[in-house]
Amino acid sequence: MDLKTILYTEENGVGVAAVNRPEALNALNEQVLADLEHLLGRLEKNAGLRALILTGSGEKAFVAGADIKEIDTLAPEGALAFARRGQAVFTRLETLRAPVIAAVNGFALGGGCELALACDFIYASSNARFGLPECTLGIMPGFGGTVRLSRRVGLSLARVAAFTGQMYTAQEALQMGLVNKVVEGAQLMDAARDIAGTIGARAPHAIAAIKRSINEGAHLSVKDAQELEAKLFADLFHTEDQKEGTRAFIEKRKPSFRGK
Ligand code: CO8
Repeated sequence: MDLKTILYTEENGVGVAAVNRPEALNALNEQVLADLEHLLGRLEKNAGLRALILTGSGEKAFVAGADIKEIDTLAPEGALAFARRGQAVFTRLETLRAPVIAAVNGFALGGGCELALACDFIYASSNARFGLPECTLGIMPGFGGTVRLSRRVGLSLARVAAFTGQMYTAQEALQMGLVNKVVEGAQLMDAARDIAGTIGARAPHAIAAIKRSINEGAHLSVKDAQELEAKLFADLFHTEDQKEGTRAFIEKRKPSFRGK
């Protein structure tokens, strides 16, 4: 894959994508967005992908935000286009069939925090720092941060984060419900691979349906969300893995899911 700012590897159905601009603490510029678009185009067609781990190169940053030097050059039309492009890329990440785990290994600020929020859940190293410092720059979150942070941690906590621009430690982010798990930096990728492997061993169609039901259901009424859940539940009865899963239980053996 011809990616200039992202390192991608894949093993046993688990992909690891690392934003790789260490000289700018992995800040998101147009090239990173283009590379993410390219990568997602490939991953959307990759039926063997069971989980994706998104991280940042080096030990200092996940992603320290959108590239402030690029933002500095924007006029209103360019700002609108940049925000819309970032939002579209993050939505593609959020709706990728396979679960996406953010492994946050340092600063996840501004657009970096928004990128982590577009993932299904977040594992963090103990030195991780989260925040939406856009207001300190005279701007605001533009890659879905006001939308996703408030849905993830509630309106009040999101307001304080975005109104102050303050940084939160990994432990504080854990308490807020922003982060699922905090581990020492050296163990972060192992912990992320471990949960990715557990998810990868489950039936892929079931995981994809659960992901859709949770994500799409969050924006629906309880009644409509349950209707979607029932439909997705029924769809799984077209799959071989459904038969394999229930039969394996009855036959007292481990299921062998083939993604069919
Ligand atoms: N953009 C560009 N370069 C950056 C960024 C960034 N976001 N963050 C760090 N860098 C660069 C620094 O300029 C520095 O480069 P150089 O060595 O050439 O001077 C290098 O990375 C290392 O950074 P520092 O020397 O600053 O490292 P420190 O350890 O002293 O500080 C911090 C680390 C605290 C993370 C600090 O770098 C910092 O505050 N960075 C900016 C964080 C920030 O404000 N992020 C939000 C950006 S705005 C945003 O994300 C908006 C998203 C929505 C956009 C909507 C479309 C318009």
